[in-house]
Amino acid sequence: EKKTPLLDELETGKWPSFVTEIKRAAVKSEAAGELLQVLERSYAERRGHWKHGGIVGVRGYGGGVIGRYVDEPQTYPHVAEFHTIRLLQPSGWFYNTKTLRTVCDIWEKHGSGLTNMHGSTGDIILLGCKTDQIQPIFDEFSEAGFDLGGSGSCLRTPNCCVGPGRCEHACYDTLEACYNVTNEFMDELHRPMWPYKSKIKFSGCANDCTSSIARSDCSVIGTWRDTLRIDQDAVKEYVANKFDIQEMVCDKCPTKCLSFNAETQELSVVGEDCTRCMHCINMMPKAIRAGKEKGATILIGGKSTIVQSAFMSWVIVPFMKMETEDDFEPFKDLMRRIWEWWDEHGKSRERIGETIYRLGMTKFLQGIEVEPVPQMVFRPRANPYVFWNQDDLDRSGTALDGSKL
Ligand code: SRM
Ligand code: SF4
Repeated sequence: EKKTPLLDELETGKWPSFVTEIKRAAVKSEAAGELLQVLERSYAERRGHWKHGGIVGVRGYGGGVIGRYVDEPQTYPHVAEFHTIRLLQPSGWFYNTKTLRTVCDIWEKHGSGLTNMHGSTGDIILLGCKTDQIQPIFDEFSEAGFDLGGSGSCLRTPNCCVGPGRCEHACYDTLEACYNVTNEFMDELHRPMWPYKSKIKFSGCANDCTSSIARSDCSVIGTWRDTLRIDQDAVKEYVANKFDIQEMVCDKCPTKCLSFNAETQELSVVGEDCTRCMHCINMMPKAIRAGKEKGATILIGGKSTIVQSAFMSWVIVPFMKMETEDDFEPFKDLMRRIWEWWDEHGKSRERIGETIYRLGMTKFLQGIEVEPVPQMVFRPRANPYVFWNQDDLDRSGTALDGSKL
């Protein structure tokens, strides 16, 4: 067994270590053993030893496998080809042990046995596949009910928060929405056809546990359009437990729409001023709940740093219902219009947010046939150059379908 003094340092903390896990895998897998050697050398030389080169994949698909080769195949023959396979994860990452064993058994038979559960986009990531094993492994996973995830200039694997599977804050069924939308756009997912990648993430509320606002071109964030529900008896319990409602909740409300009457011990809200940020609900979950008319806000343009720097997504549809399968249809139509516009106007390697940034929100909204509404304005309270006509103000608080927010 070869020594790995630098990697060993990464096992000394209190937390789990990927080095320990790769060492365990190395008992069975020569590829895992060589991976440790390549990594140790990279740490010593401060230089990576992996390279791209050549397109690898399965019949009929344009993505889902990322080609990865070591730069000295003669020194490290077992990781000479070390491709990554992305598999679509179940919504919310719910598995039973039988399914997990199936994944591991197929992967140990054909690959290195190393996984990354899960990649930060959401996929099941299988690390270290030889070129001649890609098709057989795909065939076996297909038989077992799995499919490849996204890579390249396509729709990347959509992802969602655990939503109603485990969380009381969910304003719509993120699991169902993610599953439904993923199935609808299989072609867009498997056949790269756009200027660059496109991501969708579903969060059940503004806590945004998928960080969709920063990590996805389209964020679908749960919200409600009526007013917060407050249980005054539960409010009194918080007071009895010495919780400072004024300081911890009212003073920190970004729109100052909450008032606490210390005498009557009642909490009240000015519904139309509430920006539905979740702060008060997070602080007093036993006393404050979202309204009853739930749905999602659709935002566009989040991304990482390449081309125009990092963007957070911004609102294009303040409220969309998301209760039934039929409610998903307007969202899917919207996505089709968005991608069509981007495909026509986007430059190579330009994310949708960057195309909008270059050409302007007005052109984008005209292109996708969405009416401007005040909620769309990027940081309205920070921009001194935004002026409203009375007509715009009169329309504020009105959803696209004409109903009151
Ligand atoms: Fe990523 C490129 C790995 C999630 C933004 N990313 C890459 C490349 C292709 C770069 C490379 O050649 O080394 C990596 C492929 C490694 C391989 O061999 O598999 C790579 N990205 C990953 C993964 C595997 C890291 C992980 O271990 O979790 C993640 C995908 C796993 C999965 O499918 O579940 C991964 N990448 C992300 C995310 C987070 C997310 O999706 O939520 C981002 C930020 C959000 C975004 O999309 O902007 C992200 N990756 C990038 C970028 C910058 C894109 C931009 O517009 O600025 C690149 C650069 C590029 O495409 O050339 C990139
Ligand atoms: Fe719960 Fe909201 Fe987080 Fe989803 S985003 S898990 S609904 S707190």
